[in-house]
Amino acid sequence: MNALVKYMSALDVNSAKAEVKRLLEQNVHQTEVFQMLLEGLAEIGKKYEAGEFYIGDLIVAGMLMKDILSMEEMKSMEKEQPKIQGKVVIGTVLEDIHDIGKGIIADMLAAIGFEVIDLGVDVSPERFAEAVLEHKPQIVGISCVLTTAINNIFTTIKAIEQTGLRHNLKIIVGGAALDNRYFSIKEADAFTNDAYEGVQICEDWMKDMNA
Ligand code: B12
Repeated sequence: MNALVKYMSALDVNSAKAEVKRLLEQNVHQTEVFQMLLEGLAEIGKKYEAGEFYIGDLIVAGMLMKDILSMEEMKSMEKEQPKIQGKVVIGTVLEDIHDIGKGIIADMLAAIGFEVIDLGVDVSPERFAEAVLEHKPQIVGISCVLTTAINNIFTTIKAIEQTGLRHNLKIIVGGAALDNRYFSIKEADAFTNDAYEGVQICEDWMKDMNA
């Protein structure tokens, strides 16, 4: 197992941060480091499932991931990109409080020039609908990590439809709960559990809308 994955899965905060610094200094690309961090989280998830780790460990894992993503060394690698005009309303669905992945895509969209309105976690369908009416975004992003919260994606999309503005915007759904091997969300315009792909889709939509 690679050193960073090992430190992450052992929740060894100091060694994990030192290893991230070392890898970036050696010009390992940020996306590769990011993949290792995700692998580390997957290992933590396995330990949790096996009863080796408890909820407290998941909390530490979440804090560790956020801590690393906010390191100057991780941020300074964001490249200057042409600004895109567009507004995105994003949030994690009702009954789900996971926000690391949502935070990543929100930061990535902001970095390429989107105005991002982040509604936070455990966001009710009504709150999404209110935000659509208030901000009139071109894109709505819905994050869902818990499989038990998947139904709330559909109620959220229904609530957005009831604003009468559905035809004016695109809906992208993301998060670990979504796996296109098992199902699709026809009510959304796109879904992915990969933030990079998500950003690409949003960029393409904006190009089409501005064409
Ligand atoms: C950290 C963590 C927590 C932290 C969350 C901290 C936080 N601030 O987010 C805390 C401790 C709060 C937590 C709580 C719980 N958790 Co938890 N948690 C995790 C853990 C370890 C990592 C999740 C994570 O952040 N992954 C990394 C991010 C980057 O991945 P991601 O969210 O998928 O995001 C990526 C993409 O999906 C995409 N993306 C995400 N959102 C969006 C949105 C859009 C629009 C787009 C385009 C893309 C996109 O971009 C990201 C980068 O590519 C996972 C294990 C795992 N390996 O996933 C369990 C896990 C998700 N949790 C789990 C469970 C069961 C729980 C609890 C129910 C435990 C409990 N008994 O209380 C509670 C749920 C509370 C609730 N109501 O939500 C299960 C879920 C099982 C399932 N089938 O749904 C997992 C899989 C662990 C396990 N193996 O059992 N958890």
